[in-house]
Amino acid sequence: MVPRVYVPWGNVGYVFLYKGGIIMSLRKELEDLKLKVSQQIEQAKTLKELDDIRVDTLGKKGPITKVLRGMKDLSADERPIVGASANEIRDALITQIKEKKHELEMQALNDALAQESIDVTLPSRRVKRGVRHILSQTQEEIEDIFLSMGYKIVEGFEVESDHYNFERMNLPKGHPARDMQDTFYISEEILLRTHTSPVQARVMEEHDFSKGGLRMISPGCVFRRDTDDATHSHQFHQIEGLVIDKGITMGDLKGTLEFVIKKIFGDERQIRLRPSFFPFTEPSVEIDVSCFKCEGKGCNVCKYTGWIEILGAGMVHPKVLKMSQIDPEVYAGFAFGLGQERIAMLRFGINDIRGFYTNDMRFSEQFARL
Ligand code: 2U9
Repeated sequence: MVPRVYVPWGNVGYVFLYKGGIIMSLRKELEDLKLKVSQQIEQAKTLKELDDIRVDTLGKKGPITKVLRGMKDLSADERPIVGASANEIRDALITQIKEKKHELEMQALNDALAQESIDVTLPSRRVKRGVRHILSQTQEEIEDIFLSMGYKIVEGFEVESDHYNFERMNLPKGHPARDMQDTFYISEEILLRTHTSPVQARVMEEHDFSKGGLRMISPGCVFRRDTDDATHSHQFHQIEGLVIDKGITMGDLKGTLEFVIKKIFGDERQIRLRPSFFPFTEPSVEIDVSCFKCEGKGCNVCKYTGWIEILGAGMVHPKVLKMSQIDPEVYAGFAFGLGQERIAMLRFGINDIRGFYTNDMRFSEQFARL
């Protein structure tokens, strides 16, 4: 009988071969299959492609399985030869698929790692450091000077009463500073403070003088109705100070403020006092510093006078003391006030006050501390 062998791969169809030739032919077919599948495995680009090859070749409907199933049609001495050959090829393909799978997995891993990897030799992105606003820097610097002399710092309310802002500062009704044109009124009695003096008036009346004198500064924002231009702003920042104790004199005022001015503008500076007038101090003075740009020779900063006006001061008016229940026969005090913007403008050559408030980073960045 001529054995009929179904060769299920390729388009071979039914192959009629004589005994002996069948084995040779089957082996050849299997070898060809191995070669073809082996090439496909080698060329597989993805794990999915590889798995499709595995299923197509070794799966239930694959050619190898079919050969192994078809062995029942072979004779007993042909079967082990064909079986061994088919098994050998199947094992070789399984091994190759395993190796390829490992290779593709490693490749996928390496690709993912390459995408995620960080080149530590790259220069870092520049971190932009924030800069303290120059007014904050100015305020803190001046605060530190007064803290070193044992002063306390008190911040009060920006919305104040007419009473503490004006009345208690010896600015009675009818005073021009109380005019609607000069002050932001919220109601007849409530306003935006025009100076930080009401903070001092409030502290002064609460202070327990049996425990010693009072030394304080009050920094903060104040408001005045004004048309903004290069030198005027409807809001600006002051630092006012107050010292009250037994035996305080103009000598204390001068010595203290000379020390502070030298700390701000340099030890080589000189000061001079000119008579002035403020309703809340008597006598009152204006204090100038010798020009730090031209050393007194005359320049555009000092307007060719050699001197720059820096602050106002005076001995606290007896009426102001009395209004806070302090006996002017026992106690005396001096007070002073300075504008923070003015100090910063002079020190850094800023010629437009609006630069402080318009949030232009190019303005602020100039004052980065090194
Ligand atoms: C109390 C008593 C007296 C505060 C003072 C000045 C002089 C002064 C100006 C400086 C520039 C305001 O910012 S500015 O425009 N201030 O000249 N201020 S004496 O006197 C006080 C304060 C509180 C109880």
